[in-house]
Amino acid sequence: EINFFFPKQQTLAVIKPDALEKHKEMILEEIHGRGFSVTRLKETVLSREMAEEFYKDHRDKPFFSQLVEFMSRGPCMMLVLTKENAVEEWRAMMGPTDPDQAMVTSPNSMRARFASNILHNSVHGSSNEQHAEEKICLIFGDICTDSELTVDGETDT
Ligand code: RTP
Repeated sequence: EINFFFPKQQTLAVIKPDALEKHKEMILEEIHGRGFSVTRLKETVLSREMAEEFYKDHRDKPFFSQLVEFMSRGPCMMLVLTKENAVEEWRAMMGPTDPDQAMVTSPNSMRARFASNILHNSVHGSSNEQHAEEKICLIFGDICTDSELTVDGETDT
């Protein structure tokens, strides 16, 4: 099936430290099952500084220090997912931030099934294309060039 409406898009998905050990295989299976191409993948422990940079938009939130602590406490799996409408589709698969809400509105979502609470919520996904590009650069610095990031036709920034 050819999709004429959405150009290929990249998003950054992260399997957070709380989910990596128990749910990695299941999450990867579902990502592939939904037709995403995993174009980059690495497992890494974020330094405190990298976690702060990654979530810098939240630095004034009351949960920021807990969030940084959590994200740097063990290995994360970082994935670049490529597909038409990847940003929105991966966000939909993740479900709402709070698993209590996810269990009501989207019981099949990752967070409904794998998250323990609003902080330890199993997965991350970029919220828009600009964030995706920025975070892919931060995590996979070596592909941080215009030509590579626009390889799927996203040149309209
Ligand atoms: P993410 O950025 O990780 O994909 O998650 P999100 O958009 O659904 O949620 P966001 O509001 O951007 O929050 C980022 C992450 O901070 C933690 N959080 N803790 N304790 C709390 O009230 C709280 N709220 C958010 C979660 O790990 C959330 O994913």
